[in-house]
Amino acid sequence: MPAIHILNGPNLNLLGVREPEIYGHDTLADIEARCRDLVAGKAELVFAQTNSEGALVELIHDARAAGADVIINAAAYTHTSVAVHDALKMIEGRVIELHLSNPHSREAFRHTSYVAPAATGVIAGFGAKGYEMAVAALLEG
Ligand code: CA2
Repeated sequence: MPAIHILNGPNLNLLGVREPEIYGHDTLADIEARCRDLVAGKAELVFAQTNSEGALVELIHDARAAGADVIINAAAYTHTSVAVHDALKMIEGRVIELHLSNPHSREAFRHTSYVAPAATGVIAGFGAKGYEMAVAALLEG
């Protein structure tokens, strides 16, 4: 069975609690539940969140070892982390860069992505729905 690892970076554990006007009202647990419904019986799903850069790199290594496709919302590390970039370059499966908001319509410091050069595709600006869009794209093959 194929594997999909959905990896989430710093502060996304607070989703649904702060700044709903930007990030929406869904919690990460709500998003995980909908993704689990979508993949049921079709793929193994790992859904994880960490506030630490090193732990995010380890999660990417785990995805590589599992031969998984990856959906990653690296949050602020998107814009700063060469370590996340280097780890993603080693993924043999597909990599979808995911953002709830559209970073390109926001502050200039969000316009650079260290994830994008390692990504197969990017989904941004569709809120929590973007996670389901990414899962659907991977399941379609
Ligand atoms: O739009 C996205 O998904 C982002 O990856 C979210 C990051 C931001 O740094 C990126 O530029 C775009 C921030 C995630 C912070 O998560 C929060 C959750 C709840 C309340 C406040 C922040």
